[in-house]
Amino acid sequence: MVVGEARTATEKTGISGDGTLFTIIFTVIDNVGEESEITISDSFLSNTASDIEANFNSVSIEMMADASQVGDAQIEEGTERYSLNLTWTAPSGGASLYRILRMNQEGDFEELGTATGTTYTDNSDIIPDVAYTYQIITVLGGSESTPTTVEGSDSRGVKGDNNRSDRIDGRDLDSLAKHFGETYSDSAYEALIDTTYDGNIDGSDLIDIGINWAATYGG
Ligand SMILES: [Ca+2]
Ligand SMILES: [Ca+2]
Repeated sequence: MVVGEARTATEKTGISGDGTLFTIIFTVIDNVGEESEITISDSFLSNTASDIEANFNSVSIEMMADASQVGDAQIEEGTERYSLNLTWTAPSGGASLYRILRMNQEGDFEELGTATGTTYTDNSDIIPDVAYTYQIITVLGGSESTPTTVEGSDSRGVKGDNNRSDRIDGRDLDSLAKHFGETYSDSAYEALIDTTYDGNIDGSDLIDIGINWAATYGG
């Protein structure tokens, strides 16, 4: 861009004659019709010896489109046992990435991780027959969508089998006894023993063992 016959927009001050040369404002309309303004302003240092060159710094344009919710969120058992696989479709406005959150034992959503594609596998301490609630949030630039909620469970195992041996026996009772009374905030809390997924290792988890005593899975 060449500007001829430029005059300072602001009154010259002092003896240097430095000042603002001009300001350019671009209005950018993104793919969903939202407008963003980009303002470029450049000052110059006076130079009595020759023409003045205005050197703009590089300008990056960030679209301010709002992130939209994902579509068709589904959940199914993962390929491996003790895993759940989430899938969804990308919103038409696109996504930089997706945040995946799971409701924890205290009812709060905690981020498990992020995905750049439209699938996520959760294999973090999945307990058979616990209904897990997930949120998928689209992130686009600095914008986040309303969460999309999806719920699912893994049926491959026996509830109360807190050592994943595929059999409910004294060993499960043993591990329960060792951690009895611990709560979610305790550092020694073992998620797999809290088979009721309520943040307390207590009599309710003992009931899971009692109900399924001597039960086996598979083989
Ligand atoms: Ca067991
Ligand atoms: Ca419990």
